[in-house]
Amino acid sequence: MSTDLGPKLEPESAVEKIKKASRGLRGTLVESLHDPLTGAIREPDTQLIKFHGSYMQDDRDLRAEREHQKLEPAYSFMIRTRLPGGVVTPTQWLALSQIARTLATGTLRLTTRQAFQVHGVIKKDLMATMQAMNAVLIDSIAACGDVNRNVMASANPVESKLHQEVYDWAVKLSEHLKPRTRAYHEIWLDGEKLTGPAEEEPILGQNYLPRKFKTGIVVPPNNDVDVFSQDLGFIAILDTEGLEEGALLGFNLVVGGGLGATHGEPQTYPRIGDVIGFLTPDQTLMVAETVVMIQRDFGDRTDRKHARLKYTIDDRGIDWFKGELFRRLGYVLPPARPYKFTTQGDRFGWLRGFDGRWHLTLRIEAGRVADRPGAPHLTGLEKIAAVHKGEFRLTANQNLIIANVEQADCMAIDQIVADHNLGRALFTTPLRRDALACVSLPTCALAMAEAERYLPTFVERVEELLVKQNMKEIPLTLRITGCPNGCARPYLAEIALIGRAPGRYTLRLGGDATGERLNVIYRDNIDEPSILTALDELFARYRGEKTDGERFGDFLWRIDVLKAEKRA
Ligand code: SRM
Ligand code: SF4
Repeated sequence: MSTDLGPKLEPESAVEKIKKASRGLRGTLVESLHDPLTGAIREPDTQLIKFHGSYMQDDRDLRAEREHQKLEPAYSFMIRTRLPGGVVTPTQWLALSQIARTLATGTLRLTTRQAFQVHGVIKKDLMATMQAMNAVLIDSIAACGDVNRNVMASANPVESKLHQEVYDWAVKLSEHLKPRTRAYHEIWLDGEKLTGPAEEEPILGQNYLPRKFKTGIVVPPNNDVDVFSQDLGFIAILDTEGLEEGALLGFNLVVGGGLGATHGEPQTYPRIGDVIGFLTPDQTLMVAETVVMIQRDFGDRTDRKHARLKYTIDDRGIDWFKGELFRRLGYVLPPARPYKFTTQGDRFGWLRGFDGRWHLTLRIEAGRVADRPGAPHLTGLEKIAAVHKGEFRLTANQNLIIANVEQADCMAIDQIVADHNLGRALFTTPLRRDALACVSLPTCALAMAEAERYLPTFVERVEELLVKQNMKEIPLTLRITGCPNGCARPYLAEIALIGRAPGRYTLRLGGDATGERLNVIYRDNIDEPSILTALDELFARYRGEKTDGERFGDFLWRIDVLKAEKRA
């Protein structure tokens, strides 16, 4: 591992040039928005708009037909909110739902980072949509782009007061690491033009970060935020013996997690973050900004496929990283404290919190809230929002907690849940309850195969295999993505399908139940029958040979059918 890597001689990537010329992320966005001749925005602005929380997309289901008709693609915009810790009030829920109905495709998407996405907003409605969000104090600044993204925090408020404290830290981190430019307000909200030079960006730098950067806080024993997949992770450490039992002592620091990869390019890979020390709560913001600034200064700005913190750390070594961090901080972090994870998933149904209030976790398949025949979930959740006095919490597993409900209000909520078939998924297999899928087709430009739309069918097929082995009730994590970018964190599941081409996937196996081990490729580029045959054989062996309580992912490693992957 070299510690004296000088700056790379290759030219900066095209996106770096766009950022540099953008005057604090303004670019020509205003001109693009006002161009009536196209539903698109100018090419450089498609990069800049990400920093404002939006992606230009086109409906891939319609692409060929429109091309045939010599029409421009059906351009529209996805907007992703910034929502640290994933908490919204009922008023905010109602506003977002209304936006989905009137300005987007009529659905809300709960993301794997506890945010909302709406899809299909056309250019002329973009401003109105941003403003409608802003009217209920929701913004989308830094929800995408080369910045610190939505800060995640363990969602379940049941276990201790600590969850509230951790949520507060997620908000503080999000605010602290946010871009300082007023471009978002200027373009979308008040229109007040900046006349001088762009605002200073003391943490992110004038060129922003080399690549996206992700932060999450977890409260053991539930690793719901997959803390080891974050560039910057915090594992909350509780006082278990001291005078103040359950109080937050501080955090173990995790750095260098990241999942994105490219098929057939072994120099790109998913990586589990390193746990490098312990910090007290008062050190949190300083440590976070220092980690961000190291990545700002040393991250690769020439090759975007090699620009995440995980590569900066692997290129230079974790000891180099620790040395640089401690040098900049002016102190050394003491060793990490003990912690233990037991699960990665959500706990469904009603649970009573430490303060006697109730919390209902609902399964939202692939995070898609829609009104479908027999399952009018969008309407049902609007009705809940109309009577609910607590808040809504989005989980990192794309699910939803109706949180902080008084005992007296539980029945009314239960009734709405029943009337709108919102509880159906609670009475299903653990496999179905815990499965994740990314958005993929038709909106995602990078999708190679179906994911969200394929999930229900594929789960059904796997359930059939499990029924055959009399194992329907076993806990099993399954995650599907339409490409290797890893948006549903598939590399941390016991079974993962990673899209390769329409109808074809890489089958990865062997994650654990706590998000602490990466799975590996078992079969590459295969179709559904081959995937099911492979699983069928392994399930049969699992049933016959598993030890008491042994998880499928662990079993596969024990019987030696998986091979550790080498990195290039
Ligand atoms: Fe993601 C790109 C959706 C979480 C890794 N992701 C995309 C884009 C924007 C496609 C694009 O660039 O054109 C997808 C938009 C699809 C659409 O139509 O909505 C997209 N990512 C999502 C969401 C909505 C998936 C979901 O089903 O919930 C998640 C939004 C989270 C949020 O609210 O911020 C989402 N993406 C993730 C995660 C999981 C996480 O962060 O916990 C990962 C893996 C972790 C990581 O980053 O290492 C992830 N997305 C990527 C990557 C690969 C990054 C890399 O380092 O290589 C891309 C592609 C890129 O950045 O070039 C990507
Ligand atoms: Fe799109 Fe790939 Fe992310 Fe799925 S994993 S949303 S297909 S970028």
